[in-house]
Amino acid sequence: MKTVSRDNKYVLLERHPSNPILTADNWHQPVNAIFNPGAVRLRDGTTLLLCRVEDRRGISSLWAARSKNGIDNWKIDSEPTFPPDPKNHPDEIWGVEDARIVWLEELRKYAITYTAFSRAGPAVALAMTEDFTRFERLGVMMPPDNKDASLLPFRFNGKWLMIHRPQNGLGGSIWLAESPDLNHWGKNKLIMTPRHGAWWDANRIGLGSPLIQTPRGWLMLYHANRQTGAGCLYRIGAALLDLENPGCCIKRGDEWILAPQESYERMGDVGDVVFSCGYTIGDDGDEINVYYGGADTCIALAQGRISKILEWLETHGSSIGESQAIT
Ligand code: BMA
Repeated sequence: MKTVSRDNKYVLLERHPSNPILTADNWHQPVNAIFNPGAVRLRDGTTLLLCRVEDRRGISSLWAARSKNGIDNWKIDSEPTFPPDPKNHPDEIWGVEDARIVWLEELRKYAITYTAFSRAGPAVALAMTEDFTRFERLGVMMPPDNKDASLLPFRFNGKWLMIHRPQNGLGGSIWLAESPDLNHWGKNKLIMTPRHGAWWDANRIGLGSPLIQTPRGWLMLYHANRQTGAGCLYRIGAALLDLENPGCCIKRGDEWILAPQESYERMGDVGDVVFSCGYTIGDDGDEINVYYGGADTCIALAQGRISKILEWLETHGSSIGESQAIT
């Protein structure tokens, strides 16, 4: 894996030459855009992406696409895998978006956190599945405005943990909630706020893909948006949360690690957006395949090494710590 780009810059995530790997053209039905997939590697090694598919009304559903190598020959479900169900869940009236998938070994189920787009705004909802065919909805866990949520894969001191992103007086900030039963959430704790001013992560930040467990801590890929005279820029950065106490950020990367650059990231329904909700990890436990939406229009893949991102955080990261969550 190269770590230096054409222009001699340090590259932690290298774009796949086949990008974009999935677009609306891969769908048999007329759809508007495919983006921001949750990702998981199934037991037989197949990569499953739970893609956000926006139809031509503007309403999103989640569709599974499966591939042996995670790059091409995608087999796409013929119907929406997880369509909104506004009759039984009125909070899904304007669609379901941006799935993050985590395997819960204790329950032997995948937990899917997603945005339920309700009349009151975006809310965090949770569903469980064993096979991506049948789903059990647990309902809205965090009321609007809240999104960018993911569970941690096991309990900490008997409690489940969920990262989420309420919109409040600090802008969009990253928080951690705990629950005894996956239904009742509380004891909220602020992990990270936008950095304000000129920073690349000045305006709103939120979890990207689910946390990645490493010996040094939980690696968090997060997105940040910065408002400019020309609109909004969405980039991806990295931070490290304490292994035992994920509510505490121990390193926050100073620079972004992936920013809109290629035409499929710069041009589309929402230009200048790279936005990731999922990754898979290779057999060596170090290679990371980051799946992301480009310009809210297509799906792309960037590959890197977890060890390199951790090394980079050592030299390009500031220590934050519990007392300095607000920057
Ligand atoms: C965020 C989410 C993402 C989207 C991004 C850029 O608020 O809605 O789904 O990719 O904006 O439009």
